[in-house]
Amino acid sequence: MGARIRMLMLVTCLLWPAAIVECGIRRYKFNVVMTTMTRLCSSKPIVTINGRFPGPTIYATEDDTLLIKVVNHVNYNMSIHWHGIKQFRTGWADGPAYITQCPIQPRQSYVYNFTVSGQRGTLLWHAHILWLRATVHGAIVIMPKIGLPYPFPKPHKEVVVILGEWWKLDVEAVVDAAMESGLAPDVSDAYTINGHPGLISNCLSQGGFNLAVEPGKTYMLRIINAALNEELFLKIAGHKFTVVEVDAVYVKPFITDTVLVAPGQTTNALLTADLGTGNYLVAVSPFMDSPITVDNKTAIATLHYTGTLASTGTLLTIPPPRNATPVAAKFSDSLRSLNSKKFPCRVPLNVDHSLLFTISLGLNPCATCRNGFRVVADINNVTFAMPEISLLNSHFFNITGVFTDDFPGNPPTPYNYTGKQPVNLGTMIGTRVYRLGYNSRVQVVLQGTGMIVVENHPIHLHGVNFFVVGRGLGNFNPEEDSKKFNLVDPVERNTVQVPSGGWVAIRFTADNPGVWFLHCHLEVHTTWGLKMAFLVDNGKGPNESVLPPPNDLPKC
Ligand SMILES: *[C@@H]1O[C@H](CO)[C@@H](O)[C@H](O)[C@H]1NC(C)=O
Ligand SMILES: *[C@@H]1O[C@H](CO)[C@@H](O)[C@H](O)[C@H]1NC(C)=O
Ligand SMILES: *[C@@H]1O[C@H](CO)[C@@H](O)[C@H](O)[C@H]1NC(C)=O
Ligand SMILES: *[C@@H]1O[C@H](CO)[C@@H](O)[C@H](O)[C@H]1NC(C)=O
Ligand SMILES: *[C@@H]1O[C@H](CO)[C@@H](O)[C@H](O)[C@H]1NC(C)=O
Ligand SMILES: *[C@@H]1O[C@H](CO)[C@@H](O)[C@H](O)[C@H]1NC(C)=O
Ligand SMILES: *[C@@H]1O[C@H](CO)[C@@H](O)[C@H](O)[C@H]1NC(C)=O
Ligand SMILES: [Cu+2]
Repeated sequence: MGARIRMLMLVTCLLWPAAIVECGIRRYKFNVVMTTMTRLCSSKPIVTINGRFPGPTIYATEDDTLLIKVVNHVNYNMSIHWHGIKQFRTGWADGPAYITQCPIQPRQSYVYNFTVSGQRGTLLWHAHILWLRATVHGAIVIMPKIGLPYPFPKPHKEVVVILGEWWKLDVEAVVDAAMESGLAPDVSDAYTINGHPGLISNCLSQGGFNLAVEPGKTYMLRIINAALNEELFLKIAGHKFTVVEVDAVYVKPFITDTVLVAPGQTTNALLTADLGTGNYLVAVSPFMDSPITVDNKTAIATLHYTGTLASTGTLLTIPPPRNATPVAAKFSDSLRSLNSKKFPCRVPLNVDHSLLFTISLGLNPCATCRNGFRVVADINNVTFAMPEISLLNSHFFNITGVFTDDFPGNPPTPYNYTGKQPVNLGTMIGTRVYRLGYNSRVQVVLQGTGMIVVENHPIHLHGVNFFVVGRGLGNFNPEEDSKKFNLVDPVERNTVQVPSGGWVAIRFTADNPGVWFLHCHLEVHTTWGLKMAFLVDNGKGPNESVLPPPNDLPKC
């Protein structure tokens, strides 16, 4: 690094108010507390960070170290996941309870200590235990390092737009009731835009979220889906978006009137306020092309041009129907890596492990359940059983009996996955991981099935990003479909939708040692067991092994 750039960085971080004390280190304190939000038209307290819903935004510049002290003042166990942060060698700071850490118990605290490198853009943080992420979530904004500007014109302003999902009842009571009955939990009562539920019955929106714009200026919306169980469409009447980044990776810009974000995904979209005046409806509605019950409400907000008279009406827009598969497919197919000289696309051209994972629901016997069975979910017919100590702990300290490394790389009994289903809907239960050598190149075809019902599943991988090299309907055909893979500019991300009754193929390089969770980001499916983990062995080099755990790592 040149002396001038170093000097510039020093000056910049001295001027940066949040980091006056130590350059390159940013400290945050997260107090986990119970809070009553009158905005939600409910006197029921919710779990929040620092009394805020959505929670505070974490800002970082690429290469910063974050030290986030989480102090648990509530009676729930807590853990926080920095969704999409690669956590190179620092799996102890990743957050999923019982995968990389034991929970932070009531009255305990833990400092998440990690460095953000090799990525820039928008991500999110959220609770990764129980269903607490319903109200415990917020944005992560990573600014590019100095001297590396955005590959698009700098917007006039940047606005975080967090989409959420809200239950009138205590969300933990909703999931507890479902676990007891063995059936699906109640759907939510509303979607939220930056914490406002919009116009739902018995709840006047208390204003709703208002996006104020100046005529002629361009805004970058950092859109985050923090909902638990629904993919969401976002539309703004009369305006189009230019999508420039997803999951903190730049994409080739493309124009669309509808943005689709699955839970766990983020999208940066430019919006030019080129209509001069007026009020325009912002509509957020679910995408679910499967015959199951959803919360089919539309959350609304307003885009307001400054100077517009208060009496001016609002131009409306019609959101896509909930089963608008073509709208969703068009959005997904438009995503391409930027693949420029500065931001190359490093998709593995060859693979060492070629895996096929079926993504299914199932039914297991349950004597105490309402109908004598429990709805479960699985990958390759394995319903994941949560261990009692974390997998990473067990791996690092060679504690046996916690997991086995025999997760099947292929379906144990192949069948016509999207055709006629086996009559036996039962699954195996186990805490099994798939082991990968350091730096091995991996392809996983995530194959949806029709077990019980076909459904779209957003699958999230921790610890590394992957490239989405192909997707299609029906059963994956290795000979035909691999020929059509995009190995030039596939989109790079951390969460991808497996289409209803179809498949998606991803590739990644296992260059981060540790234990990395792979799971459906619909919380209902994760709860049912749609999860597994990859164990990536240490490499031989000095910087290729998991670092030792911090002293304050919570114990079980
Ligand atoms: C954070 O972790 C690094 C190692 O990755 C260590 O050197 C540093 O002391 C830690 N900081 C704190 C405050 O624990
Ligand atoms: C939403 O679902 C409810 C219950 O299933 C149904 O009565 C209502 O018509 C639906 N509304 C829309 C807009 O689809
Ligand atoms: C765990 O086992 C590995 C391989 O045998 C060894 O290298 C490592 O030092 C052991 N770790 C601990 C914490 O005992
Ligand atoms: C699988 O099922 C589909 C849909 O029923 C059918 O069209 C297809 O021929 C079946 N494939 C095989 C190999 O049986
Ligand atoms: C899944 O495992 C269960 C329990 O072993 C078995 O009964 C069932 O046939 C398996 N299903 C498939 C599709 O492999
Ligand atoms: C290991 O990492 C340290 C700190 O990032 C770096 O200074 C050193 O050069 C690296 N060593 C190797 C062999 O890559
Ligand atoms: C919190 O986590 C600890 C450690 O796993 C566990 O023993 C305890 O039962 C949990 N408490 C609650 C309230 O779930
Ligand atoms: Cu799912």
